[in-house]
Amino acid sequence: MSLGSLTARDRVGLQDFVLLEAYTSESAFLENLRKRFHENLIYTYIGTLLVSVNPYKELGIYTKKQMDIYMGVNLFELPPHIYALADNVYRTMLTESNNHFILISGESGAGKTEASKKILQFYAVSCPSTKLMDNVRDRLLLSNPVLEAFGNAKTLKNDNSSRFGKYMDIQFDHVGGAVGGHILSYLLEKSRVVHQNHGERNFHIFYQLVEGGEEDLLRWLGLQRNCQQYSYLVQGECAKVSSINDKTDWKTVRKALTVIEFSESNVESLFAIIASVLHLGNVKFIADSRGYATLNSSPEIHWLSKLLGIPTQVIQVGLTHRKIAARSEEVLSPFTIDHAVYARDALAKAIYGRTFTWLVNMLNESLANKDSSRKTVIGLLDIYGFEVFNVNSFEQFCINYCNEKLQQLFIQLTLKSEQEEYEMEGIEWEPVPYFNNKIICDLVEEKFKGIIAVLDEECLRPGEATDMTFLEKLEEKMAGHPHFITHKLADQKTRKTLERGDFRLLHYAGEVTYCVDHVLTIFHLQVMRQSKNAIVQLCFPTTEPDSKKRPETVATQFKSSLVGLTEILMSKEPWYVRCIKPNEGKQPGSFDDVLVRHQVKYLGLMEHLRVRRAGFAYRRRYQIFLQRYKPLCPDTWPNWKGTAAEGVQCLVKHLGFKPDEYKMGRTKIFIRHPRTLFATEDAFEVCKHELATRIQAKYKGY
Ligand code: AD9
Ligand code: MG
Repeated sequence: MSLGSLTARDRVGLQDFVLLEAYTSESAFLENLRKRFHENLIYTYIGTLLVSVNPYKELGIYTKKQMDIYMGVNLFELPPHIYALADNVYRTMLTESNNHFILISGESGAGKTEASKKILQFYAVSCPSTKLMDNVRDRLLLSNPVLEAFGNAKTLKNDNSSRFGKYMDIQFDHVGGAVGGHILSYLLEKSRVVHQNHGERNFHIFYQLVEGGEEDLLRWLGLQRNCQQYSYLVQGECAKVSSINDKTDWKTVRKALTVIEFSESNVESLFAIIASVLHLGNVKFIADSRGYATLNSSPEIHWLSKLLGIPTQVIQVGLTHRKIAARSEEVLSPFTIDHAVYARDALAKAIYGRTFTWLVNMLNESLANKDSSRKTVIGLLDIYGFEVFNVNSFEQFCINYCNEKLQQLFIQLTLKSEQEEYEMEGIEWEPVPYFNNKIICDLVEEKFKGIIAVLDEECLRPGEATDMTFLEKLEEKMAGHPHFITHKLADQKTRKTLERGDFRLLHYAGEVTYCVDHVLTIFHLQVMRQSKNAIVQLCFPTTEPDSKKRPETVATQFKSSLVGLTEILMSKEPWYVRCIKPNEGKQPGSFDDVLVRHQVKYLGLMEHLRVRRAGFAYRRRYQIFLQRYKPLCPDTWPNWKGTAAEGVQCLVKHLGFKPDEYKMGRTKIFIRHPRTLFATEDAFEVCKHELATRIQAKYKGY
């Protein structure tokens, strides 16, 4: 496609939103996005930011041939593509020897995980390789199916929804070969292990094992080949999903574990744990004459004992009693049935959660770069998008808080880097107004005052604190905050839609009402520490302190991990992929205006476009610009004798750039509009063609 052709541009829309005449109009933005979507053009730039709309169908645009086309080509020279972005990040890293990250965001089902996989595949094919590197490359690629099996699940929004946040560093040596990797995972949604909403599933691995596991293996694990047998797998009433083939996925995961060099004994221990969780879910209790829980599940206890290597007696007592410290001794206090069920589920979540952490650690060992020489990295951040359900619990609170933090980072980095660059290059610029969501981040995380601080305080008063005292404390501290509402604080109109036990936050992306459900923490640490299963022993080490010390709440742990993530990202150059979900029905060809408009709004795309437009869309170092375009001017071609800056000045004068279209910085030329650059690029193509014809004509006689 010729970039200079107007008719083509009319039909397929503009490939860069910066080119939009009515650039402040949301409708024009949507119109362009829709036009391109219906032409199967799912990618559009805003400068160097890539907007991607999920096509919900295979487009045939991820072939090896496509990868070859995009390798080593400037961003604006070809139609937008995720490969173009990946290639640009990679080449910038190599030429500037610095670290980068690609933040992929968007709501559930918008295509974040697919985008991150495409980027990884592109690097796997395009980077130089040696035998060692091939090894690393295979492991990097195969870590995905393993992580997805254990960390993804079918939800109402996405058949392969990531239920954890993932940050992956790919490490490159000085010639650009992939030499290692490292994965950080964030807040796995453990509650899914014991509870799934209607139409949703547990983590894929359970179904893969039951459906695909070899006969011998299932026999050894005491499992039947029937998901309906397991109470942790039937709650959502959709064990079978048409888009998922658990049997084939099982084979992929088994093969991946082998390539990643999990030992046979580790694999056995791993599946023993997965099977234990299923057995645990089937453990039933009946009330004794005093109303206390007793076990009614001898086969399950037998299998738990066998697979975890814990004596039956210990498991039986552990599942029906709590240990309490009375003076100098420990006494057993029996559970009621409700408590026993709650404790059983808490145990299942703890076992699964810790095993997932172990798995990530194992992958990291396998991906570790053995060579200590200097390397640069590209980080890929694929983190859960903003979530709003009918009932939003603590997990949504964390997910949405994470999105606030990332939005804050986006604001800081986009504006910060722009301002710094203009300042450094001595170019004047007027900052663009934007909504700063710092106020919401503070509301959640501020020391002593934020929601997390209040939660921590309440957790320090076991026995006294309840969901309601927590809410009252919040009301006391947050009253008057423009982004916080409860039933008590709300006006008459809102009150009707707000239950007494809820609080509502006005996030940057919209309102979310959270239900305060307290998380009791009963851990069967002492029981699990007796396990002979090698992975369980690592996950529940005997050196771990009991809960005597002030425990960190999950919210505080999450807050610290986000602070860590922000630090990692702040030290790197940012790139963005913003994913958009075109409809709620996972349907190809359907573009829901209202839904897309909302995402355009909260992804900050209009603000980003305004910043881009107010500033300069493209910038190039003088040397690079001159090198490429010097054939276009007789004074600069073939050799320019002066400085690169003078050469560029001479070149743009010859090309007729208008004075307000470009600015000369200290080391770079800044071009306001991509249109100018496209025109230059078109002229360059013509010139290349003419040169080639002339050369051909000249040598014809030879
Ligand atoms: V979640 O927050 O983890 O629930 P994601 O990660 O944003 O979500 P995902 O990448 O899993 O969404 O995409 C959802 C589904 O959309 C995929 O399983 C594909 O069926 C489909 N998809 C996404 N991107 C593409 C694409 N570029 N081409 C074709 C796609 N199909
Ligand atoms: Mg995902």
